[in-house]
Amino acid sequence: MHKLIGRKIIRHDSVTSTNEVLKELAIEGLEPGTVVVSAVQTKGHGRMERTWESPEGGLWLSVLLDATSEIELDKFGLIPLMAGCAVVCAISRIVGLDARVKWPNDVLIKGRKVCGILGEMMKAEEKQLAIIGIGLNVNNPVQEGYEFSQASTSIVEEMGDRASIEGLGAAIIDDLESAILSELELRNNMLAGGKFDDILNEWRTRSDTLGKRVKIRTQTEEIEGLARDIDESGSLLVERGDGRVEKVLVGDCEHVGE
Ligand code: BT5
Repeated sequence: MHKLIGRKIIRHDSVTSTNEVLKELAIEGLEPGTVVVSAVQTKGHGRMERTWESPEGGLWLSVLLDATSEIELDKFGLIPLMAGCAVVCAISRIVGLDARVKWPNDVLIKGRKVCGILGEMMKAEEKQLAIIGIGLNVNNPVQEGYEFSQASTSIVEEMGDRASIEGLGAAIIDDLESAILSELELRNNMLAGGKFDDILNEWRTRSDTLGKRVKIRTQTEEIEGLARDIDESGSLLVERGDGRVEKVLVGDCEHVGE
């Protein structure tokens, strides 16, 4: 049973974007923990208004959290991190695939992007709210590579022959959805209980980014170096060739080597 997250689930066949629908509903007042799921998104988006392809067969959902009571504002950067860990655990539990988190907001299987996460903040009636959007490729077609992105994959593609049993795709989506919501509930409770170190440590152990050479693009610069660690705000610590360590809170990350 979900105590908070998924107590109310609003389902649609098609919407523009589950994040946008949830934002509109939240302005009118909506219980934290409410989830919006849609079979298709016609205007799914990633960060910086990039397009997120969301045809039928994938899992496209958004969750509303009350950021005033549940998290401290400066811990907002931890939300995509904990959501990534929730997705990794759900994938392992339901289909037994080994997924990893990539800084800041992706989940990869064998280096390919299977899931993207979009954390957004909003205010409604003086309340600070957080919205977590999760897009997981399950049984939808994916392009070999999307513009500005690394190679992508889907759960069914990674399952190979195991997935060819008829009907498996639809059942997997339901099971993944409920596993993701219960894993999120666990981690949201950790956040609410101030267990920030536990969230950071879990992310570190599930990370595909730490220890790799990375190229980071921020609004203003490009930084290349070794991904050393994350700090308590969720920023990535990148060590440049000259030993200087840069702290990056927002940016795109490319893995360029071991
Ligand atoms: C993300 O952005 O990865 C966050 C994606 C969040 C999507 C969910 S779905 C439910 C909710 N409602 C929404 O409207 N959004 C959320 P970013 O890191 O900016 O990556 C976006 C890039 O990923 C695009 O520019 C493409 O290159 C690539 N891309 C687009 N669709 C993809 C897909 N289905 N699978 C893998 N990569 C994709």
